[in-house]
Amino acid sequence: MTEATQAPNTHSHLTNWVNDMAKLCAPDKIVWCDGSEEEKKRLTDQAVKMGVLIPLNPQKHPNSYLHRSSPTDVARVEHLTFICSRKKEDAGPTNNWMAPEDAYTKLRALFEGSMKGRTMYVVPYVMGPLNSPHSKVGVELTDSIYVALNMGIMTRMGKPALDMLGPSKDFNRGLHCTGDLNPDRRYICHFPEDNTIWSFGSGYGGNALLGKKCLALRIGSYLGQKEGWLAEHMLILGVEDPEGKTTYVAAAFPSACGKTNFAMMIPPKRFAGWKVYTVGDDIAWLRVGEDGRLWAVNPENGYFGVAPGTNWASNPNAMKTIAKDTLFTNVALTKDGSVWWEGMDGEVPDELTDWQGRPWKKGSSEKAAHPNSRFTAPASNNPILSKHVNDPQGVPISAIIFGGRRSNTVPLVMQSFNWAHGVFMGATLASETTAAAVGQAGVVRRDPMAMLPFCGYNMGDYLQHWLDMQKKLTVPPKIFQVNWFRKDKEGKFLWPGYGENMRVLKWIVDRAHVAVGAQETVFGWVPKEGHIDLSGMDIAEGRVDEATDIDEAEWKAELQSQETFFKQFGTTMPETLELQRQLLLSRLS
Ligand code: GTP
Ligand code: SPV
Ligand code: MN
Repeated sequence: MTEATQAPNTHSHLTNWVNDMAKLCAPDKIVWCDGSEEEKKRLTDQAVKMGVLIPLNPQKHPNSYLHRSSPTDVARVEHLTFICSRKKEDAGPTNNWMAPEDAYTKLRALFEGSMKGRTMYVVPYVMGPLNSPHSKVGVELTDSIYVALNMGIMTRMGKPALDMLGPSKDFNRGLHCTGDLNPDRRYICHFPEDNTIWSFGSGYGGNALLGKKCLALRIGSYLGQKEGWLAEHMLILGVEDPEGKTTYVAAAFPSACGKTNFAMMIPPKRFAGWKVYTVGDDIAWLRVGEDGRLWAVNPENGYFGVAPGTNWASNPNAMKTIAKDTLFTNVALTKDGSVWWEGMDGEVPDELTDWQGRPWKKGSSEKAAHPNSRFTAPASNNPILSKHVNDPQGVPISAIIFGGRRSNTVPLVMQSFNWAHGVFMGATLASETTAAAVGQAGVVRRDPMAMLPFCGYNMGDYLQHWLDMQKKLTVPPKIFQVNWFRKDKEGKFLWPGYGENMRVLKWIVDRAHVAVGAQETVFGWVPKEGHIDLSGMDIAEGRVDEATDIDEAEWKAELQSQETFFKQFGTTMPETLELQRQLLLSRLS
């Protein structure tokens, strides 16, 4: 028999649904999460007792823990992620689709009795600032204490969510069960028309923290199209100039392509007086304000960031953010109870315990930390957190940036000629795949707006929705494309990246305010000679030339691959974008 604790009696839509799902999954116990500090401590202690969390050295990492996941459950699984819209066309050619009734039937069989002997945590949460009309309430039912604790960091969780929901039945219904972690019985299913997510068989972030990619992006983008807004895989930052004027920028880069780093950037010495503030590092919800500008909120309340490569030189603000109250997943452990990963500062330790809990020796051919190992840390730890993160209306966006990981072809920075051309730049974004998703890394694929794995409806309709947004914008943000990842013939990055990206950001801000001229090319506007300030940067000038070079032969191949990509959308592909491609082709020849 199921034993329940602390069920509120004022939300009958919620309690009825929880009871139905409990009947299906048959947990021994139901725990309603209230989001209190006391509860966090209790669940953390319990997770330690269960061996789900390993306490780190409290002197070095106060209130922080290591979690090791199953070695077959370390990343998102795009091939097991489904959009279960009633009509297949509504999922579009780039999503896996299952008919809703088939998906419910298939997953119901998996969920049936799946929580026997386990606890079901009821996790109410808000995506977006509390009590903002733009925020969304979700409730995730999960048998994973690790998921419950992560949701407590990543969202506004517990009582505030129930208070905001009130008696309404308008909330996302998320059901998650760890199962036996067998990838053959793993499904991440979204039912946009029911505002429902069923996730079975994975405990990994993007598959299991249902507020993040599942609600805030896949269901969010679907709602955005219906309601006239955009849910995007974008960081949001504010950049303050020495006169004290702040400009807000949103940037879409695919998974593990630099959003967290860009959002937490420290400007180099040359930019004394310039400051960057983080609003968000992964997701932006964008709406047109009454003033005709585009306004952005970050629906999240924490960071689920990539650990490898994070260090005191590349991202000091991230290092400060993860100095306490942090859950580490699949990183390596040092002898003195500290964490380690590839790209950490200082000497590589002689001996470690690797991400799978095995002894590891310096010089080993295997990585000590998983390439997609991550930290979960509260936004409130970030020393450069924007004071506007909780503003219900968000921040006004002056520039949108699209960027991919490309060793060749795409130059350091370009500006679009206008909105439609900017949407074309976003629609033709391509990037080398990374460890954030299961599958081969380093393969170039087209990833419109960095949303290929996250668009909850037909991507052709999504691109049309982007074009349509312009009608409501009287002051549209300027649109740019960047590439931090261009390589030389030896395979070394040409551009130093990280804080030095401020030099490109400065040009973008100047262009957004029409404070500087630009050089026209057939592909877009690029900085004039000398307009990217390189002073005080230790780099041979030839390398910058190489990073900004545009090779027309490479671009012809690029345009062909765009055509193939566009064609798959058939009649849903906006003609405006195909026209943009053909115009570019004719300018080229
Ligand atoms: P998700 O959380 O997966 O959405 O990733 P993200 O876009 O936030 O990526 P993140 O900032 O965590 O960076 C991913 C990897 O790219 C890390 O290993 C970084 O060290 C590396 N990286 C970030 N910015 C730069 C850059 O400007 N240049 C180079 N060469 N590498 C970078
Ligand atoms: C990404 O893969 O883009 C992430 C991590 O931000 S996850 O939450 O797992 O999707
Ligand atoms: Mn992401």
